[in-house]
Amino acid sequence: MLESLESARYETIPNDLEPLWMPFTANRQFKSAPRMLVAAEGMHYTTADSRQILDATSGLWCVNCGHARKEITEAVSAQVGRLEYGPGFQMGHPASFEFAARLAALAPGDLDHVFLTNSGSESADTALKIALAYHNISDNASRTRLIGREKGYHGVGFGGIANNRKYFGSAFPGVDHLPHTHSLEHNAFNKGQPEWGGHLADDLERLVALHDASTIAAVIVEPMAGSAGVILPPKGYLKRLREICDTHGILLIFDEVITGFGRLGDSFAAERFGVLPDIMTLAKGLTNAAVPMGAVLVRKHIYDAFMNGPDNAIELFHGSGHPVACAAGHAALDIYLNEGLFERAAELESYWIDAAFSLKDHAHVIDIRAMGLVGAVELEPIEGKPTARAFDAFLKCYERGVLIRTTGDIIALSPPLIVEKNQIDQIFDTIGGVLKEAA
Ligand code: PXG
Repeated sequence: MLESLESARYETIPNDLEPLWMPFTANRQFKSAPRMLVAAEGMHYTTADSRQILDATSGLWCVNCGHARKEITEAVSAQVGRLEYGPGFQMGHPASFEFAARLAALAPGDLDHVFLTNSGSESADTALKIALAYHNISDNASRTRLIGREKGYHGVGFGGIANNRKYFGSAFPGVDHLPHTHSLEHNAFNKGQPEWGGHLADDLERLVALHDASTIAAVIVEPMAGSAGVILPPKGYLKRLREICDTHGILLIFDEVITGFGRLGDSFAAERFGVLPDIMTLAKGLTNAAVPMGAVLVRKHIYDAFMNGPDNAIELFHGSGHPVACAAGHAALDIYLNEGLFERAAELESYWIDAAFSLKDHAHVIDIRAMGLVGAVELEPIEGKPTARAFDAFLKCYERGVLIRTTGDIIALSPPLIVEKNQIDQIFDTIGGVLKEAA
């Protein structure tokens, strides 16, 4: 009896969908034809009507080890039984220290101190707060301006996105933005990093001239813009940003919430592109999304700057590091390293890129971008109905057993790093079939 009640709660479509205000979803559209996921394993989701759906999105850029990994399940349940929570105020627990040490060892350069949070959004906000506080305690209190980049996404907090700016824009004074680097005119169907666009980093010099370096605290960018539709950094772009930040004493923050943990065929984008930020944000793949957690890695000089006051002063009134999330993080890291998943993404890269480019000649495909195990197929919007073409493809792929993600009229793909070649074929064959039919 209890068991059937349990399964009814978790495995069937509820009678009343109304009370839940769904996140990131067109509520009325969804509730009229719900797509309900009830289980997952490996590369697949199971739907409420018992269909298997191949996951070409790693959930939402996060389940990089594949679903329901036994090692993570066991580590999480053991930790819930051992220590389900410990206060972060003036207390610690071993798993967080060891996890920080492992992350610091994995991260490039002297990104060797780790601040734990509960999400990617919180990591972005924390990184920006740390940047502001760092300048404040370094006798540079006039450095309060934050520079982002158009089309950037740093979560639901004050990192913001276009929709956040539209509704809550006046809550973020003193920010400015670099131009985005997406150009169909110059870079369409370019394989790998775009040749054109490195010079767009020079716009930071313009912002420095406009606002003066003494007012600018930090620049935050995603090394590869994810939710904007997989916009790869043009050659030389990130290196140039680094140089300009160095010249003017501006901190460079890489938001690696999506690129972290193997997505680009290396541990982090900073490694793949050979550019070291001052601060790096992580989340998603950090725990394989089994338990939400984020992290902010900072270089040694930043941490050291905070350790100068009285010994009994709390340096940063902020943060987390939930024991159960740390257990998930340890287990995910074990899987990444034991199974060589970052290397696997690198090995599969050329197969992945070729498979993506097999869609090049389909009607309405106006660009393809791919690297590591991430890719995008950009579709020509239907006149007067932006997003409709891609959303239709999303629904049809779902009907045919493949979960893709669409953003605007861009299909964004980021399968778990355990994906097999025949599954890569299935992903692109399914999308190709749907595009052909819709043409
Ligand atoms: N930074 C980046 C680069 C992200 O992509 C966040 C921060 C915020 O992370 P949390 O854990 O607070 O969600 C993100 C989140 C999409 C999509 O459709 C992407 C995200 C979230 C929801 C939807 O691409 N990324």
